[in-house]
Amino acid sequence: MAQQTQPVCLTIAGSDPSGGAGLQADLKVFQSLGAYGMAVPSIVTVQNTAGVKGFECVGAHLLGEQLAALASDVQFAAVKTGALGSAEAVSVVAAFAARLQCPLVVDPIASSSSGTRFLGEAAVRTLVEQLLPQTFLLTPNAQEAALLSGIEVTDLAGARKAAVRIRDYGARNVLVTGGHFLADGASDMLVGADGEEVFNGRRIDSADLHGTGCALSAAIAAGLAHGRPLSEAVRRAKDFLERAIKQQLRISNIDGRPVLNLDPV
Ligand code: PXL
Repeated sequence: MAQQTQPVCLTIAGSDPSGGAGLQADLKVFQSLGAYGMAVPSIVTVQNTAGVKGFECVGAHLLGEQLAALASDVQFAAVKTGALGSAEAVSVVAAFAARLQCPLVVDPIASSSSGTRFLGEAAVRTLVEQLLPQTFLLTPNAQEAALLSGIEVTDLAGARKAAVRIRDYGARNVLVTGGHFLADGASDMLVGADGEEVFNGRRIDSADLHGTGCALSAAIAAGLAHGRPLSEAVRRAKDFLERAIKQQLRISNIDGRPVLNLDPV
């Protein structure tokens, strides 16, 4: 029997049965980037490539039991969170995170790209109060950064201001991802313990893709799990995503959205 040599990455995220986002995308990214993936569902969506039809939250008790079973078993090299769904779930994840000895990447997913709201007001408050202080890297998009900071984010200057405010709430590093929200294209703004950095990416025409945020934060988590410094982990994750977007796949028979190609490079 071979000894496992890959670092273990855990995702706590929503299930997207169509495999384009959520924990299914995270697992593909971990695998492609040489990490051993584990996944605990926090919400279960009803979804195909055309969009989210609905979702239910996994109960906080069941969520906690799944996390405890894994924590008693393996040493995580990195953990990431995605759509958590409820204030109770955020609390359970925060208690779990308090005992972690590895980087925690939090993707504060507020809604699906097709518009379904995953985090209510109470859950956002709990995330700020309980989870941000445990967070090594927060990866909000512009809308989420605005929601968490109360600062409008339409350009890099706004992203910087919002990131500084969110760092005041306790997150060690904040990467505001540009995507199609910022006028500056696919530039991402990192404000962190080691200073600020702007990551310029080429804007690729991919307006209706989903799962890009999930895959980016999973790729960063995998890089951190391999011991890479944050800046390098972000740069490599952006390169991985650029390829995944460029080589997007059409798999739908009903005019659904294309999906990311998350194969190994
Ligand atoms: O892309 C955001 C996202 C995250 N997590 C799950 C999702 C989606 C978007 O649909 O379904 C489970």
